[in-house]
Amino acid sequence: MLLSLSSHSTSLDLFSLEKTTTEKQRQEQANGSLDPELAVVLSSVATACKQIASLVNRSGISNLTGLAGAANIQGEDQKKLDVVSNEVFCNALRASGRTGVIASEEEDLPVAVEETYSGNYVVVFDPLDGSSNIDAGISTGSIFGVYAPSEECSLEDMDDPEKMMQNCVLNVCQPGNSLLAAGYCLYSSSVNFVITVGRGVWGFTYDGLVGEFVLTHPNMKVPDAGKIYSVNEGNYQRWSPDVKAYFDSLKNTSDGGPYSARYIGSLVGDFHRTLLYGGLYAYPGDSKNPNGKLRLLYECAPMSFIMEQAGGKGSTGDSRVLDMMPDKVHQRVPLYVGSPKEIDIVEKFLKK
Ligand code: AHM
Ligand code: MG
Repeated sequence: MLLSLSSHSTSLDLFSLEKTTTEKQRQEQANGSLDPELAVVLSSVATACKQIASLVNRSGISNLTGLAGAANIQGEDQKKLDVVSNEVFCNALRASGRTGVIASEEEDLPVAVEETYSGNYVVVFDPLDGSSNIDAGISTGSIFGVYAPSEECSLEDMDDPEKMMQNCVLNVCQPGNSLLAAGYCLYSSSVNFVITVGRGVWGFTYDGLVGEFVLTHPNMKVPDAGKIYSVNEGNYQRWSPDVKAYFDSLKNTSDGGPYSARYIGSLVGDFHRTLLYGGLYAYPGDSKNPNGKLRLLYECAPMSFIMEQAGGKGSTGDSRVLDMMPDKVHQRVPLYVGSPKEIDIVEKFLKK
């Protein structure tokens, strides 16, 4: 049993991630609302995150900085750590024995997992988001989402690989409102693991001394409003007049500004700050990339699910991210996510 020395301890502070998921599982099983196998999947994701945290931490001294020499399906140069982190995630999910299909930012197409005993969950993830920051020692993160078990993409269809692949893609392309669980791990001055299984948001901090995630942020709630905005303003000239008008308004004292600008360029870090301090994170569409940069399936939907569970909102600017039905695995959508009042204001500007 792990002991917290915090004077603000609640009884829940005494639980490690594993104990908490087991405890939640017990409570939720009593309500008949949580598949007991899900905790196994979450636990294996947490194990992958511990490994990635250690790789990120040591990258400069173990020759893991720099490019891997290949590009992913989206034409982005893969960093060595993108490739290694993807392997760590895939291996951990395989070893869980509960994952039937995985879809990753670093894989061209969804992958059917052979070593499934039960569960068959569909897991989508970005193993190392913001990896362009790695070589400068700046924050990065992993993002994941878990969808319902599926029989559709089964290895029995191996004789017809094309049909199997079509079914896998169909299975993976589910709207965020079907997510069973989502979370992220932030690799920064501390390593923070934040999850939701659809009933609130739980935040854990990695205690390297004992090698465990310890519950430090039970039942996280985003502030209703907040005066911090996070966006790559270098794209300003490519934005539509409405998007420009919205971000201009944040600098006007007559509109309640000025807001503070904070942009790491690492979604997990910028999101985590937004969750704790309020405000919003945005990656708007622009004239070069009408759907922005971020991917619906393994970036925008999981993060919007977490934000909604914390009392906030996730929007494309005119609709709820969780209601978007992906038509392809690496589909991009504009993202505005954060405090509910801030997202309401964005939507008003963009619906003008
Ligand atoms: P990646 O998945 O290739 O790392 O890209 C996603 C990252 C986000 O973490 C971050 O918010 C955004 O890209 C930054 O993009 P930009 O450099 O255009 O501001
Ligand atoms: Mg990413």
